[in-house]
Amino acid sequence: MDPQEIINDLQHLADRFDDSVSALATEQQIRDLQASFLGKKGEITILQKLLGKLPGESRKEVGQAFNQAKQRITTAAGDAIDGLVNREASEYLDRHTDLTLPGRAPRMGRMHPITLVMYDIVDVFVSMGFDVALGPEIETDLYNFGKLNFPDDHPARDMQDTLFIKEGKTLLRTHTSPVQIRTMLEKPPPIQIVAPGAVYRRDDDPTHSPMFFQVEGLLVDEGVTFAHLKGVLEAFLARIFGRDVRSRFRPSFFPFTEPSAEVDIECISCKGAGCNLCSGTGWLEILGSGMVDPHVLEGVGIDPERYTGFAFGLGVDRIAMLRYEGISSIRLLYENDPRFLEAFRR
Ligand code: 2NL
Repeated sequence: MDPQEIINDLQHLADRFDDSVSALATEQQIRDLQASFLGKKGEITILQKLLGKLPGESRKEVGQAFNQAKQRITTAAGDAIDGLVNREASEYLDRHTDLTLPGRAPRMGRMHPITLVMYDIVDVFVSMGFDVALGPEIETDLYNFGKLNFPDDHPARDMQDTLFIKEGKTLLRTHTSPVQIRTMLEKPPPIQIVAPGAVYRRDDDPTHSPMFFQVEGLLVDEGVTFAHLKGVLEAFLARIFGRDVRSRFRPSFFPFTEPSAEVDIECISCKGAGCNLCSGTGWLEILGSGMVDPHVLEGVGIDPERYTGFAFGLGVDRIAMLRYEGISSIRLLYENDPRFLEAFRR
């Protein structure tokens, strides 16, 4: 048999497969047609048995023609099956898609209420010229306690209250004060910063979360007095709670400030008459503050004879609870139930 004749036959066979397959309507029919060409008794298979009888020099060329024809038929069968599946899918969609239905709105994320309130607080101080300072949540005992004038036997240093990583060495910061220690070690006064962020205590009950958020502030310069502290904090309270909020400064104690004061506002619920929210006192405790203890300044290399400073700290969740009256429990703020968080759009 003439090799060129076999090559022509193969081309015609593949053409015929193309013509026939386009008329078929099911996958089975396509597979059957494919078998009638390539199967055990298929036309190509039978023709291939003649290959052995060909003269050696033409076998290679004819062999290649066989492979090409088989490849063409296999590809055409596969494409035909894909085409069927696609056609079925789009017919199904045509039957079942209602293009007149309104679209589905994407669910939008939003900021957590604690984050919203923290940003509001920070914004007030930024508008008064404070810079935002951030620092690590894993701290050294030295920056979290030592440099803040905590005595070695202070109860806050206890394993009961603080989450230690290496006992007496590294820990999860219990306040953001170490950020201010780092700032004072880094650069000379004037310093005017707020340090917002997560802090940790060994507490976990209905009214305490082991992680919560604080904003602390620090201002160090020549000639800073308690009057400056009072002015800044009263301006802050007016911005957050309204211009006519009444406040009072109560003597207090912190290891790192002297003198120290806690600041209360008149109860926003009962306006001072006494109610559940203020435990009958008429006042709500909002923040702690004081003049930076000279020992703290000395410990970070600032001359307390030349410079003075004030500092303050507040818990963000307390203010969030007051801002959004009706938050019944602090835990809700940390459980991240989307049904709760949905309520705080802005
Ligand atoms: C509170 C009270 C306070 C400070 C934090 C501070 C930081 C440095 C030096 C001196 Cl580096 N003081 N911070 C001062 C007074 C009070 O926080 O009740 N926080 C929730």
